[in-house]
Amino acid sequence: MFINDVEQCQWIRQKFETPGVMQFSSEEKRTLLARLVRSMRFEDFLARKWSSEKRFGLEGCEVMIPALKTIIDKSSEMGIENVILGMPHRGRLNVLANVIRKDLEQIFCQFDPKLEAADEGSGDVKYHLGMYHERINRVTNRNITLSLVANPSHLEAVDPVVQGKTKAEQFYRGDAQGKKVMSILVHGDAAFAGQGVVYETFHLSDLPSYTTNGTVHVVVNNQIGFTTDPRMARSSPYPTDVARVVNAPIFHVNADDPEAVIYVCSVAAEWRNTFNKDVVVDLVCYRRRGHNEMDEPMFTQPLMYKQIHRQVPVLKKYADKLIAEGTVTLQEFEEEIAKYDRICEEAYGRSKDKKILHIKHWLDSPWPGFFNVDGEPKSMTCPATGISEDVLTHIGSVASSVPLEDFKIHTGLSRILRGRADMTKNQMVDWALAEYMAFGSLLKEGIHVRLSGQDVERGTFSHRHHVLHDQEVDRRTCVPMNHLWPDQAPYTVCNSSLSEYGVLGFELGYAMASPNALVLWEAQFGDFHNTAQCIIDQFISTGQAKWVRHNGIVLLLPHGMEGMGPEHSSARPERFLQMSNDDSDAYPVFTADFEVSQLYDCNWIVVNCSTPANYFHVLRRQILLPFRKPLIIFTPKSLLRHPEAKSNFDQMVSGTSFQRVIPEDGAAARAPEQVRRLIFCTGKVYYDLVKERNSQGLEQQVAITRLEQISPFPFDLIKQEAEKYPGVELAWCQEEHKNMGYYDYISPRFMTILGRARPIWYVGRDPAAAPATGNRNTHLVSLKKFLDTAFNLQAFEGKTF
Ligand SMILES: Cc1ncc(C[n+]2csc(CCOP(=O)(O)OP(=O)(O)O)c2C)c(N)n1
Ligand SMILES: [Mg+2]
Repeated sequence: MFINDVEQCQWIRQKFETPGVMQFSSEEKRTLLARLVRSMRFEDFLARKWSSEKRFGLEGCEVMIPALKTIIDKSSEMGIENVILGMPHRGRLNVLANVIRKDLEQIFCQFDPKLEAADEGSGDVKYHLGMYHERINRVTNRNITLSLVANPSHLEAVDPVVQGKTKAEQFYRGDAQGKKVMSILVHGDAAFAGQGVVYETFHLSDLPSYTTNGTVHVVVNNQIGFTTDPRMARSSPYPTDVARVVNAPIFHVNADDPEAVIYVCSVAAEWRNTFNKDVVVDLVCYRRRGHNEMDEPMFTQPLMYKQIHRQVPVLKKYADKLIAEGTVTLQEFEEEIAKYDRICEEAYGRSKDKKILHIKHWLDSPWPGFFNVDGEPKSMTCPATGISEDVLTHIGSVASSVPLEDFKIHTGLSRILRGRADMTKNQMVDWALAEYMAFGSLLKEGIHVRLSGQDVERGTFSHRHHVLHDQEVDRRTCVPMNHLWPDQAPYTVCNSSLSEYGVLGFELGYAMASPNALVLWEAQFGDFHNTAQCIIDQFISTGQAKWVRHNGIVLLLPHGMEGMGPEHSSARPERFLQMSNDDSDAYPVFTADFEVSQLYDCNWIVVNCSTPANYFHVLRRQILLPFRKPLIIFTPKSLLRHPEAKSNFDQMVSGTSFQRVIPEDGAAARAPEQVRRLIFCTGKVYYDLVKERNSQGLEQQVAITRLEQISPFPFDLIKQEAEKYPGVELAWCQEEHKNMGYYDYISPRFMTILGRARPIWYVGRDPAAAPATGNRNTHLVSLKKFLDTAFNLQAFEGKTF
């Protein structure tokens, strides 16, 4: 990296070029030796006890343990109280044991295949689990909280998650400069060079609402360090290429020289705490065994591994050095080894008495006070989400004003604000105002709200305008949402970098830190979420099942077929629904708490609201629920300005709540016996259907009912709706193509409700490869075609199902 700051260059020069800077007391050397003993003997112990188990040992880079401990000691000395770590497989168990200091017996339990899992969910392998531990740092005698964030196999995916959690912890502690909370990210050399999310994460470090004020990165670089023949070096492009893209200095150090390693690590920690910037420590080492312990590296790298096998382990080399110079005696060294081996043996003995495995002991972010002592929700009720008319009016008035004096906004914006004032006066809301009301009311209740994504401040569709810009003073801005009440919680709205994977991971991590915040990520258009698919698959959909941890992140995904082309149309509802875990075939028992227990059991909630009021309620419900689930919302584009897509205060005041289903309430509902067809739909197509029904004058014959919460499927309400119109033909109408959208999800669930006695006919676009056409005319023709079918009461006559 090119550093263009003279002060920083001088600082580095002084740290590395001053003669004799690397001086260690014998106490420090003995500590280093003891740490190397633990690092090496831990791996040896696992290898002896479980010779055929994968553990992704650290052999060849044992120095990583003293390296991480040095960074933590040094940071603790400079005032850091909370360190959040993210790391891949290599040496992870060793870090848990010797850096975080998780009870050894709990680690050893993970190797016992007979233990029964005590927690719900499917669990995860031992080298993915997270951890949280508060303890005294022995070197500084200060309290320190260490957590290791659970992660999937997908290398580097955890990086932005760690950063988001770190940012949130800093935010809640008012630690704007990162003086109390910091993160450390450990990387493999190949993953560091190859995975784009590494770069996305580094890039976030320079953005005000995303910076963690510097992170210390440690690379376990076991590819380029050692080779007998340059043609056989599986060297990745690292470090040269990555050095160009990461905006941080990289300190390379030989992992076989432990004193140099800990010196470099302490300099790195100091750099971070001095300049609040990222820094990379490159531990150049080798890997003594194969990728895992079952792997034979000689198959593919025979010469290199012959050479590696001749290498004297770093512990032996360092012990010999200290014995030769008289810092320790051979006997002391051997006693140190015997002492640690005994600790391992004793823990092993205790681990054999355990019968049950608790994944709950492996939580990286406990939420004190949120659950009861058994880790269960404090209640199982779905709270009412309506609020008083006064609060609605107050938020509406702030949303249509400029709270700062002498602040000149754009005339186009003045028009928008006047529109909001008129709506408030008339007790109406559109989408943007409903969102304002949801956020504002939660802020009033002490809930921090954070909205992040590309262009979210203004809104991709120029409808939100949460940040006002003075037209005459450069960079002068105002966020009216932060001027609602003097004692409100803070609102953060931030335009992200042009990243989905990194930013969604970041927000997920942010949401992890506390249950008392509404954290939302908005995609520019819903389909862009697929570049963050790894975060969705590996963390959001499955996180609770794997790591027993809840997360209430909200994804806002603009969705709708509007003739805008194959991209920008579909947020791919079918993919989220396919990953929803509610059983399509099990006829549910409709207990009194069916609605809330269904939410508790699901892996995430998927909604498509057709009214601003329902959007308002679902956002509030998200926080008022006594547990946390990810919430996926397909949000509108054209409906943002649709004259019919408005709600009245009546639908938002106290006593009202989120409607999972909005039943037909017009002429058809008043005389169900005259109805010939009941159409179920979700989202924007409802407005197309109503318009077409009006134009055909079929209000008495066709009922239209909206499914607002798609998953978990409201079996109870759908059953009620179907029973209200006995014997009527049922249809599902969607604007998405048949192999997309909702049909494959709703269809078996309808069959369950209907006892497979009646069909639910499909009305919508034909199957297709692309989610939408690029031709506007084709779009309109296909729309007309399926709307014709929806209201052709003979369309399904004589058809079998
Ligand atoms: C995104 C992703 N792609 C592929 C893999 C499969 N994989 C597991 S470990 C590994 C090699 C990692 O090399 P490196 O980052 O240098 O770490 P090391 O094992 O050498 O410590 C690969 C390719 C993975 N886990 N994640
Ligand atoms: Mg490697």
